[in-house]
Amino acid sequence: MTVGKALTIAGSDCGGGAGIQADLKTFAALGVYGSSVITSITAQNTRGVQDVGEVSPALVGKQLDSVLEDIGADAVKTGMLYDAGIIEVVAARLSSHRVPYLVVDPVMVASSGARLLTPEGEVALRDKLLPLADIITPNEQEASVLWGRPIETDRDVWAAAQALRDLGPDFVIITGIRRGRRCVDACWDGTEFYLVEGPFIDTPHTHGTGCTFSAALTACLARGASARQAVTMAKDYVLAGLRYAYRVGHGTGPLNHLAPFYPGNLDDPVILTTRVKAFEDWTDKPVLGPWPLLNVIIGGPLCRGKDYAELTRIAVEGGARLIQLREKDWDTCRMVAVAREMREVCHAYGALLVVNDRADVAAAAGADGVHIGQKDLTPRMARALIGPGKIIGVSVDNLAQAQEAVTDGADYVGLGPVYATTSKDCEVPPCGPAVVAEVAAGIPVPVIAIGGVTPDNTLPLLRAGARGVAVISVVWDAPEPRREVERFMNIFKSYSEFAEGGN
Ligand code: TZP
Ligand code: MG
Repeated sequence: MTVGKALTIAGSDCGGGAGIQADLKTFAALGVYGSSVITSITAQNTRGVQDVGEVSPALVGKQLDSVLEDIGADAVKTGMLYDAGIIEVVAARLSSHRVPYLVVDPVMVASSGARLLTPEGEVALRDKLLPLADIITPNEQEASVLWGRPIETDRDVWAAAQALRDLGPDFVIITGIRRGRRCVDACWDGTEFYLVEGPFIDTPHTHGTGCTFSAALTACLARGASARQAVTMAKDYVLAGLRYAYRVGHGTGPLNHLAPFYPGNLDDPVILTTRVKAFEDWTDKPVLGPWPLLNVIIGGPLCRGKDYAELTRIAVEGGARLIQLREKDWDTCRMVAVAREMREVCHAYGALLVVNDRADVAAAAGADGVHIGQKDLTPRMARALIGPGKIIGVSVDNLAQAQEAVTDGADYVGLGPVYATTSKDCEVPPCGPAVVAEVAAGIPVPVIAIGGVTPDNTLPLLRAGARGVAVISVVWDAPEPRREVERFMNIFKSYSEFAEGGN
């Protein structure tokens, strides 16, 4: 699999809350690979900056070559650059290596008042680096230094943004502007001014907020987000970090870079969104198929008392490629133990196992995913719990539900009941092949038809666009379940031959 790559060119904060350290934590949390070029070394903690030492411009240049000649970067950010010599080397190397995105966070003064950029550095930043930048992320104070005038009113914010854009960057974001109980970022992309709003989080632990915002923005760009999407996501990430900040040191502590991954906070929409988005473009998932697919569900009265690993073997030997464990009131420990055994059998035959309803059991048993209904955890919550590398199936009975499931991250939908069934008390009447056709045409993920399906009534479902069928009773009520599974395989074979011949 591939991963987005982000590079930070910044100063080291030995206290771990800002600079290189904050940037690398942010990159990791947002699902991109992070590399770093260190421009300076601060002796720093939550109380302030005790000393600053420079890294030679030549060594900064060599670090840049090392990273960009081998690993590369989909997006680069600069933070503390300290002086003109370093800025000149950085600007020259970035011009010759041509990175897709450059975010410049014009770090000048620490919140404690310590200067992090020399006066000559300020000139070099303006003349050499800003012309190369795609996005700059000054706070109000930095924006006013670069603009050369104090920012006092909303009009000043817009005027400063326009003036800064004239220095070279495509997109100017003046960050962290306090407006009563809100905290806004002012964005100017050359055609539209807009504010990205969020609550003001009342915490003393704000060390590293600026670095973290620009690093989050860079991470999102490295993953392919648009600048506009990246601003919102970066703001959510910083918000989560501030909301769940912890006490470190005796002064202004850092925000919490791993807040989205602390379990127990999924009812916070910001945590949920950030965590789910961090996984969004993950490609390394088990692959469903080949199509058409037989999904055999194991559980319920027809299976009870039998060895589920043995039933799994019968189904997968016959050709089923997706098995679902569906037991509504077993003890959790029993479900986990049985799911593990079923997983072993499935994987030995190249089949996949999903667990009905229980994301916790799926994760604990190393199953390939979870199958959830309309009354279970939402797909987004399930994704946040089981992670990116798993399959999520969602039961739906109409197109609107199917579309919502896809928006929320479903990898397939189970649509039904398609025919009359006694295996489940369904709240809606059977929908038939016509609705299968409507749903299959309306969503980009596979539709698996369920409810009263038999080998004899499968063909109309496949012709309507179902990529597979899910069954319980027709297999487990049969005198020879294996033969029943094989009958489905024969139907699939004749359908595939027919479909190929028809093309
Ligand atoms: N969801 C919709 S119908 C159904 C479920 C779980 C039951 C399908 O069982 P059968 O025996 O194949 O009709
Ligand atoms: Mg359910």
